[in-house]
Amino acid sequence: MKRQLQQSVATQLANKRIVILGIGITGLSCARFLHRHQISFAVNDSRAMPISPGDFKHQFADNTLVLGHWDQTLIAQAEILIVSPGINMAESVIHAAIADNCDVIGDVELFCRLSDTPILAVTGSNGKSTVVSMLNYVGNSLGYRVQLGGNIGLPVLDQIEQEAADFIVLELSSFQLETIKSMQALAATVLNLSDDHLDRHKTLEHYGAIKQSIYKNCSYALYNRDDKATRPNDCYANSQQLSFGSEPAQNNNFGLAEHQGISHLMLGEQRLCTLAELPLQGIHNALNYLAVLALGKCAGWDLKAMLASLMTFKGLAHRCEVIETNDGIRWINDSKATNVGATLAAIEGLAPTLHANKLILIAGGDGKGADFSPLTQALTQHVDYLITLGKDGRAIAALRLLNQADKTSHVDSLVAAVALARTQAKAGDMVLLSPACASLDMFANYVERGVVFIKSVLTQQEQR
Ligand code: UMA
Ligand code: ADP
Repeated sequence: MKRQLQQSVATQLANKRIVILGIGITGLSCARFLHRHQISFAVNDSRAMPISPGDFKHQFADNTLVLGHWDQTLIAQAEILIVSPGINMAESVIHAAIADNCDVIGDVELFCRLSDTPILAVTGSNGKSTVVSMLNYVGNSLGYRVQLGGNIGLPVLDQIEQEAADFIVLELSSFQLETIKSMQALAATVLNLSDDHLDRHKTLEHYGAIKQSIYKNCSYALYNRDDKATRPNDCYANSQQLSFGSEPAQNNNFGLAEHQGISHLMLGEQRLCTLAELPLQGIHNALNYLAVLALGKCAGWDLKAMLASLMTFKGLAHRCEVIETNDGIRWINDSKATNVGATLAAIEGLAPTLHANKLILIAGGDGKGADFSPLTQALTQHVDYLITLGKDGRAIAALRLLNQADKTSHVDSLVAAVALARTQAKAGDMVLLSPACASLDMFANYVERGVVFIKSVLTQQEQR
């Protein structure tokens, strides 16, 4: 395999003028990969100091590094431009500089050109990391050699030379899909679609079309029956289609159904297990389980063994994560809810567990151009007290101001939000951080936001 890889690299990349745009996680992995194969390249990053020039030289010897601006001449000379996902190619300076015959790709596209490991590809507005982590966990526990890569933070080119894998599970963002051309996934899915990244993609239609491109040339296309926008468009109708959804399913499709008043995961008419047996709760997680089972089935994995393995998978941090406290309040950290769809899923998934207790929601941050109005009904119906913060917090607060203004407050920091929530909550109540927004206006990322939340909760508890 290694020899084959070296030959492919040499054929496709040697003696080409290669420019990497961006030197974050992705750009660095591309640079490491090319350097390992003695292929020269240049790097251009528009920020002033994403890497120290000394460190770069130490790692990558004589390869060129240009920082602080987009170097239009360098970009214009590129025969292959490897673009990091966070860089918007529509940006006029970059767009105008790219030569007509330049091959514009991302790291995942390069991976697809060089590897023949069967791919299980997952995209969607929400649930990607949960689904790919479960798939990776299940596949490995069934004895397959499964690798995990992509948007989850594991760049694919770091894995290509590791021991041969039976499958690679890829989490793909819309940003990554924009530069993928030749992927032929064994199975691909769009889990769901709701407003996200509209600051870059402009319309939901455009964002949805990019997500749909995951189905191009896949063998099995898995879609969500609850969400029309995930159903493969006519231009992707060549693959075999299967589906999952929250209603009963037929034939080889996955669904949910009640039996003697108890909800079950189903494959067609076959009852697989009850929802209550599964560790992750909420309808959104039931759908995630179905997606995992369906993708695993496409890979030929045994259904019974997959179910047994799923029973022992613990949820990921910062996704509806319960914070252990002794004040009787249910503090929930859902910092990864960076869009409206995720917050809706959290409120609707957790509300049935409240009984007569109150729900206090902390939300707000950078809304990335989203329309918050789909939250209105959930806010009115289920949220007893709303605390907002951040750049777009007031836009969320505005959804309630007509009739619930006295139960809505805007604060300056997450620490203040926790303090206010504590004055509103009694034992049995729930305080949910589920921002419906990105964190970048106030924090380095959603992880830092989640950590600050957990620390504030624990500190204010110690102080009582
Ligand atoms: N840069 C510029 N100019 C710009 C923007 C960025 O020069 O206008 C440079 C930055 O200075 C930096 C580099 O580009 O040096 C960063 O590149 P990047 O933004 O593509 O980020 P990476 O560090 O390469 O991480 C990317 C993904 N980030 C984004 O898509 C924004 C990571 O997803 C992913 O884990 C990683 O590749 C490995 O595949 C993060 C993410 O936020 C978690 N994804 C979004 C999401 O999940 O909603 C899509
Ligand atoms: P992604 O990688 O797509 O951001 P994650 O698994 O990290 O997805 O979850 C992000 C947020 O979305 C969390 O708040 C989580 O509770 C919520 N979530 C998880 N699965 C779903 C789903 N199927 N539908 C809606 N929201 C979901």
